[in-house]
Amino acid sequence: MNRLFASALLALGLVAILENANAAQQHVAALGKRFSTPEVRIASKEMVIFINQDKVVHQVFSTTEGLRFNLKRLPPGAASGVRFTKRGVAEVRCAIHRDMHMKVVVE
Ligand SMILES: [Cu+2]
Repeated sequence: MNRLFASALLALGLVAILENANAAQQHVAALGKRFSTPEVRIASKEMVIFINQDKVVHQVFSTTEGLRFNLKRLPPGAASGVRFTKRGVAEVRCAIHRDMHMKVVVE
């Protein structure tokens, strides 16, 4: 099994586990060095799952006060989630690709 396929399987497994744990979540893909949506709206305590569907590494983060997070390096096929517990608008970016940006609106 090659590494890319293995990490894709791992990502799918992670998403399945997270989905069982909490149905209240949104998925955002990174594809073509863009986020799949400019904005997602969630309720407080819900999760946003970032899925790297690209062939390059992404590093998704936010420095917005109270809504900070850093998912470190997400290899191709990997997924990682953030649970937002405070209301506000998180400006989300990629540390590697300056043009990648979106908002998470926590209501
Ligand atoms: Cu990126």
